[in-house]
Amino acid sequence: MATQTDAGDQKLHAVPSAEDEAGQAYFDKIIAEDSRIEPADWMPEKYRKTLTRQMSQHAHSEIIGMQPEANWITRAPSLKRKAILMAKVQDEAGHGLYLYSATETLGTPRHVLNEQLMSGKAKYSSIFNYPANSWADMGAIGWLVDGAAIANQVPLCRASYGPYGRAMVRICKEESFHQRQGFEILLELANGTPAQKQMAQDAVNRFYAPALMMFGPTDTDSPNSQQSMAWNIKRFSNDELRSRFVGMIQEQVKVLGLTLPDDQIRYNEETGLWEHGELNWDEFYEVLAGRGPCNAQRMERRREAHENGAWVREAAAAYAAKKAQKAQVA
Ligand code: BYC
Repeated sequence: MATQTDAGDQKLHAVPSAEDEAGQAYFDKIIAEDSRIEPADWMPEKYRKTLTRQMSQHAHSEIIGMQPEANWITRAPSLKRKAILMAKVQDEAGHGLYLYSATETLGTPRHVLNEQLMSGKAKYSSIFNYPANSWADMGAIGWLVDGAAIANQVPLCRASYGPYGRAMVRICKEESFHQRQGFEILLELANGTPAQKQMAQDAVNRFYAPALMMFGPTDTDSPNSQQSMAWNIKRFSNDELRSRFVGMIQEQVKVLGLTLPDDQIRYNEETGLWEHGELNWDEFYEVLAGRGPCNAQRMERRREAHENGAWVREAAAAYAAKKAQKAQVA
């Protein structure tokens, strides 16, 4: 964007350069064709900013999201369960890494994204500020949290930004395994002793509403949705995706022999949407403001892990410098 100046070199107003105009026309065409924008393509600054915000917050969610389940690795009830849980938590780390790499293609380096998380400037998904109190919570997290993530993320495989859409394809495949393993934990508990069944029901009761809130505020309170949908980043609104998810889990819960803590779930023939009971949005905004049950603990653990990993970063940088020096000599 060129800036027109008067004789006193005072900035008057921005005038789009010929390059910007051609870039905008190309961008509009790509979006209209439902095709893909790639990192080297021209893109509006607001598109870049929106993607950087959403993708980096998604990456942060994957990394912070490792904590509630990682706490249970040492307490898994069998070797098999331990191996599965460890693999799942490692997958989440991988998702964070693909997403940080994809975000970096938009121009913000990883250490800046990390600082935004550490300083509390960047958000991460509200769901990870709730505690995981029992082994059954590993089931509820897999079934409901990863289930909600899939419902939200499958449409993101078609996001207009190439690196985001491609990262989502692999992530969604892995999330399907995560959801399956969570469902299976709950199924086994639900068919166990009365105490085990109660533990499974209690976990579902606690995770149901927070999982529904993962889809974000209602459409009327979602400032970003409209523009993100116009840019083909989001394909469905927050309420549409939440409704689909409710439709999905109200069927699956029957197989578990459990119930959802919501007696207002019904299919609306007129709108074609699944309806659910009122969610506590005050609680949602409290969690976003950093005042959820585990916000402080999650951030403290993240900062600790970052500090403890300093030697790894130093060693990697030293190794890269040594390799570069060798290549130069050669
Ligand atoms: N939590 O205008 P809106 C996983 C924020 S991890 C916190 O609707 P948008 C897993 C929103 O950011 C997968 N903040 O926004 C990992 C915005 O604030 P800013 C996590 C939320 O972006 C480990 C404001 O509220 N999934 O699966 O159009 C173990 C207004 O909202 C939340 C993703 O990250 C929330 N729930 O839509 C197990 C999916 N909701 O940024 C599992 C990718 C809203 O303007 N992200 N906010 O300050 C998205 O699809 C969208 O960003 C959202 C929100 C649907 C979340």
